[in-house]
Amino acid sequence: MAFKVAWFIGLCSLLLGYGVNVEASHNVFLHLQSFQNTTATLQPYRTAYHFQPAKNWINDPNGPMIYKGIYHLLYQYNPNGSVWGNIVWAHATSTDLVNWVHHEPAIKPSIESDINGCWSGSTTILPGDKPAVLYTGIDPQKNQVQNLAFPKNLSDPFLVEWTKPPQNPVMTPIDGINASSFRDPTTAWTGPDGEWRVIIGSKIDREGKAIMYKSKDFIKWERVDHPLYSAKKTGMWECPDFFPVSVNSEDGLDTSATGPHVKHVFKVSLDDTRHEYYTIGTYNLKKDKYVPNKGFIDSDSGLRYDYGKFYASKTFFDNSKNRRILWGWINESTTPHADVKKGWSGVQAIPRKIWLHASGKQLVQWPVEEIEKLREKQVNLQTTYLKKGSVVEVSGVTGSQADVDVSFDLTKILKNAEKMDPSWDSPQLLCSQKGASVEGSFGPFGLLVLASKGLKEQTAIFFRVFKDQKKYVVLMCSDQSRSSLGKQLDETTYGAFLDLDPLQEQLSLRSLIDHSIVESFGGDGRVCITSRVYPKKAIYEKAHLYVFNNGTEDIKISKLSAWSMKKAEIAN
Ligand code: DQQ
Repeated sequence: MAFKVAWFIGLCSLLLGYGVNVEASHNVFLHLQSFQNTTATLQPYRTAYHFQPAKNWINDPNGPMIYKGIYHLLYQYNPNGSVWGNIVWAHATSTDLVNWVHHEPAIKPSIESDINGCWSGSTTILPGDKPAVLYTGIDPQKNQVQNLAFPKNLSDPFLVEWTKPPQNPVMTPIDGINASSFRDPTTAWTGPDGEWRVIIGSKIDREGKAIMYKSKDFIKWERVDHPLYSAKKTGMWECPDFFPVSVNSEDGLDTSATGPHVKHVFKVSLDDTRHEYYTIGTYNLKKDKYVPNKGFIDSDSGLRYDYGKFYASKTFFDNSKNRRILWGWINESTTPHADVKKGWSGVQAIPRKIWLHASGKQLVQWPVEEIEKLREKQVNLQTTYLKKGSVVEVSGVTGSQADVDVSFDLTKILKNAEKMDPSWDSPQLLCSQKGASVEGSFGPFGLLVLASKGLKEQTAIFFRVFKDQKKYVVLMCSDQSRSSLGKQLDETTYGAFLDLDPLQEQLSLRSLIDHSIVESFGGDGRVCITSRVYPKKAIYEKAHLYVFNNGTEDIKISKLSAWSMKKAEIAN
């Protein structure tokens, strides 16, 4: 079995004394898997409007769907403790993607082909509005196989009871498939012959593979002799996703849509780096193969949904609003010991609408509009110039629980931008070398969130603008190096280049701040960065929000609105 992220495991083992790493690439802490702690009283890191259950471990979002007007979020869950293990599909429903009601787990180990765990998978809506779930089961030999589950009662919009057909498992690792690298079926789609297709994440040596199966009836599946797509040196592909996007509209498309105005997106979660990447390309229907457009990179140094903490994501088509929605898991950066102490681990990101940018070169994401109903106590800043070294507090909002949207106007003033060095090809490295305090000309400028008075603690989300030979280059960063006075295990400064011409367009930044999560959307959603932080001082009412400019040139804020966010109702 693959041993992954060696330093992290080493660290955890050291901290815990022992950690057994057995299942395919999942850190297993046997002695903690069924250990529940009830002593944590102060919970400064629990979120107010992100999705999380009352306690215990969660990971990947599974099989999201809308059925009879009700949104369903299923997800990987350990009912017995706050580290990974005993995995079932927990289940919650909502009418608005904001407030949720938990139900009993929908899919639990109960048959031979899932007796050691019900791992990730997806929902497909079959003709006649019938949801069907394909998920990975772990069998008695610890092999990964694919199983089916159906709702028991289709007249119940909450779909609380699920049943497994006797044909399970419907796909097994034969014909050279690695039994410990065969998981996470996607939503299925139909091809021109009317047959269903689905892909399963896999690898052979270090080559990632999207193994494809076909079926006429959704029960009997046959392996297609070639993968839908594969890429060398990428390692195991977890949670693949494959879906169509419209080239001329922000509307989402049903997963089976094809045609002249359709491109396809192929996304994988890389087990080796715990990053996701995607490419945009063409689905060749004749060959049943995906072909990325020229120039797209097959690795996490290419395009990512999110350049921070965001993994095992999955989309679904919401036909009630004609949009495609993306869910992703935000994991902790703490030790299993700390997770046990606080009694929970993991949060789901705010669901995001996702579509193709007009340039066709990348995707755009934006928090679903429904989240705005939690906004209250709006604060606005009128046009302001931020001089070198200025830090201006945005007062009147609850800094630990806020939504802030700011636009910077550089369209007329960019003359003195610093030169871009051609060797600066890694945005993340550039962000960490320069941080939020090294002075540039245009930047760093942006937001300081979850900041303590005096700024000892702060998470900075900011931009720097450089001048290249012919164009300007915009760098967006999220700096966690000063996020906590306590021990913050992940102090990575995240970063990405934002494909935007600041002479033509204002530079916008929206951040959703929720106690220990900061989800930021730059350039109207062209770059997203999620940070997981654990402030010691800047908690509850001691968390402040500022705008800042540490560059030499004045920066014009053309618009700033901030809101306190109400708590979402997540009933247990
Ligand atoms: N998590 C699941 C797997 C998947 C991984 C197990 C991704 O099915 O590959 O909990 O986080």
